[in-house]
Amino acid sequence: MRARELGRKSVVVGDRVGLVGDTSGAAGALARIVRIAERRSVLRRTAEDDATTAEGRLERVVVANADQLVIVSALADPPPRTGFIDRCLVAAYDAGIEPLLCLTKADLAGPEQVLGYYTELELPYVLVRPDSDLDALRALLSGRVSVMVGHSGVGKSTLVNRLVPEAARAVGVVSAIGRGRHTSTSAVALRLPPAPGVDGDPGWIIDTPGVRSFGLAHVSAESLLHGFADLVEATVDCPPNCPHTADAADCALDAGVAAGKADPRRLASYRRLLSSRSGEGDPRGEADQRNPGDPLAGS
Ligand SMILES: Nc1nc2c(ncn2[C@@H]2O[C@H](COP(=O)(O)OP(=O)(O)OP(=O)(O)O)[C@@H](O)[C@H]2O)c(=O)[nH]1
Ligand SMILES: [Mg+2]
Repeated sequence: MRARELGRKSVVVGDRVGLVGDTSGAAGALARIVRIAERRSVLRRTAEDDATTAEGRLERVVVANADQLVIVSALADPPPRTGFIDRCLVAAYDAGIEPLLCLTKADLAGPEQVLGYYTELELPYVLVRPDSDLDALRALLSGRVSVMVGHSGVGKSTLVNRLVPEAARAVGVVSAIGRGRHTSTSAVALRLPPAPGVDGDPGWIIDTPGVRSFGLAHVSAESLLHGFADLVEATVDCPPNCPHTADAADCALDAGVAAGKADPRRLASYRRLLSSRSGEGDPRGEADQRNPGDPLAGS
């Protein structure tokens, strides 16, 4: 039980708490959470991007104290969305959490397109298929608290069940239109079992419910750029306080792209985020209507 003075939404998955009462765990035992330790990291998302509306500002803490954000994206069914991955990278940077890209359903499609988009970032990644061995992933998870985020139906719970066989997380089906059905409804932290060849603490994995979007209203426009480390170099020639938007006079990003210093798709993604934060775009654009030429770009 939570002590009443802590408030309704005060404790989130990943929190380290102080307990008083009967901590035996026996049937009928009752203990109270009386204190929440200072958080090492806080992963947040907002319902929408727009900080000028009440709905946009509605902020949720996804988890506390995570060290690693495992961005789970299926290579097909549902198709990958680099716009969504880009948002997660911004959120990870903002929270001080290291990102890891986990590409599932590698038995259904190849990773070339997605990985090609991130070549400049040197983003760590793992590929998962139903029969793949998970040693590389286990090594990356060991000793840390990792939280998985991704759209519904990408295979988060399937993966958790493979990593933690006794987890018994319910697994859903993907509908004909390529969307999951929001099978998982709450976040759960699970202790990873000891793995052969991995010494020490195997770490923790947190499974979360699928999200439709990852709103970033809580991230300042300046901080958005940190999620796009491959664009930073091209901004050194920008005028002071350059907003980097498409209509900004003398923004050096356009010249940087023209000179081959940055990928035009990455610049387009960054600018989509900038404009959706100012309330111009549709942050939940699924197959992004403004990008008919790039089927992966949606968020
Ligand atoms: N072909 C293939 N199917 C997979 C793979 N991983 C998961 N699936 C299937 O994808 C469907 C959805 O998997 P879940 O694990 O429920 O997805 P989830 O990300 O937990 O979804 P939510 O809880 O709704 O967020 C299930 O039918 C799985 O069997 C994979 O690597 N290859
Ligand atoms: Mg699930």
